[in-house]
Amino acid sequence: MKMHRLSLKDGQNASSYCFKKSVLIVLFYLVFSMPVYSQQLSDVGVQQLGSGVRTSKTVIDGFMDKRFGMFIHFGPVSLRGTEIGWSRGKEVPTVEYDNLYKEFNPVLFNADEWVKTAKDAGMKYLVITAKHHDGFCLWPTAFSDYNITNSPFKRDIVGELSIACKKQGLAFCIYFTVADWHDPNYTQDQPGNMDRFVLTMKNELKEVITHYKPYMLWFDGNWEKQWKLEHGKELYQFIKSIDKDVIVNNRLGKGDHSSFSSESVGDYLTPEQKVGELNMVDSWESCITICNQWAWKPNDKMKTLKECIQTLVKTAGGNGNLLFNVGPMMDGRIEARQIERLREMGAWLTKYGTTIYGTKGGPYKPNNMYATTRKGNLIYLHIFERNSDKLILPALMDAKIKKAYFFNGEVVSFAQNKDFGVLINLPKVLPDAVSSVIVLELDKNAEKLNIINN
Ligand code: JFZ
Repeated sequence: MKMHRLSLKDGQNASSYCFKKSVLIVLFYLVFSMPVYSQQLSDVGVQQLGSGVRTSKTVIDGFMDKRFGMFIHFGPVSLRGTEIGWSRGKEVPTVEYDNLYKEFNPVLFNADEWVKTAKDAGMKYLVITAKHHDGFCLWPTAFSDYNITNSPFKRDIVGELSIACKKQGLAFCIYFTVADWHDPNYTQDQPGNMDRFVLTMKNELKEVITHYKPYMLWFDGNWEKQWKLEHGKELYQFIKSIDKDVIVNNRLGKGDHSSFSSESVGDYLTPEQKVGELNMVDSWESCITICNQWAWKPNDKMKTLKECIQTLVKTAGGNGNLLFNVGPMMDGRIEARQIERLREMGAWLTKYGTTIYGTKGGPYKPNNMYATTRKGNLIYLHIFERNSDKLILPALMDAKIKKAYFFNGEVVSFAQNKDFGVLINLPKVLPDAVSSVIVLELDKNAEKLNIINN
């Protein structure tokens, strides 16, 4: 079988069509909507784009209100239980890795079940690795033969998930790396042809955007030196010319994942395997695994419920989203113990969801004792540990607490003073073993308070 047959003709047609389309779009915005767009500019991450189209603040705000999503790393590598992409040519010899797709047959894959697992966990969006660094495509792309139709499974995993998400009300998103360690056009040790590679990427992106209408594209692989800032800028505008509302993470440009710089392209930050720093200006989403490996690993160490919930609460407390990862098994099912852990998170969220979704982080910076979120006149104080019979917080300089009560309504006694801060008396046993919530009712809008250093 010939791998990576590139449809240059289609590509050329697509790019001239897109060129015409982008000229029209640019004209349209120049004539009609410059004032609207300049009011809606979102983040510094797209400062590189000058006057180009960028995701509106309204769309990004809607994304940040979701707070919790499911990341899924899946592909033929699940047959070996090693890490996706990274184990190619290491734990699994390259030729063996590149032929795994011939045996890839996850017959128990059920998109509705994956999406239900995410929904029951309280997750509001889902991101599937449509294409990881190993280059295998989980959808029947016309632009590479190294795709799911040439596996015994044949079914369109990306398409089935997009339909299931739509049905169950989750936002469907696509992970798509800019690194492809399989495509001969991708420059690595051997000289490739990055222009041809970028053309393939554009064809594939246009295909997934038009077929599956993703809410967000989660790029990756931007640290590779053959990927240039110019590529990122070009692709951002290309994506926006197809659908101006698709959200794009910051791994399309260059530079650090956790902060914006002059090299960034993308709408939001992506700290990895750690909770991001509190940030009220730049949008961010931490991606963190439920076990240790991104792809499925037999007997991988799973996080406790307490770790899972506190990770989510600290993320919301820092004003970010949590993209929580599972790696389904080679037969297509998510491990039962992981489904159970996610269900427990969902049960916690059924009770405490109003303290997480649609809230803002702060005003206190999250730490190992507590984290706070806020909405309207309320601060939700999440307490992780009870080390003493009282909890002392720095003073709320510009506001007064009128009332304090546990989430179940039980009144909490407290004292406040500009010099000593806020003193909260804790009962002998906190009501919730993983994270107990005390509601602080203020005399003014908590969302307007400045961040308090603790
Ligand atoms: C990246 C991927 O490589 C990883 O497989 C996973 O998809 C994650 C969400 O994103 O993580 C990285 C990024 C950079 C390095 C390692 C893992 N690195 O530079 O060594």
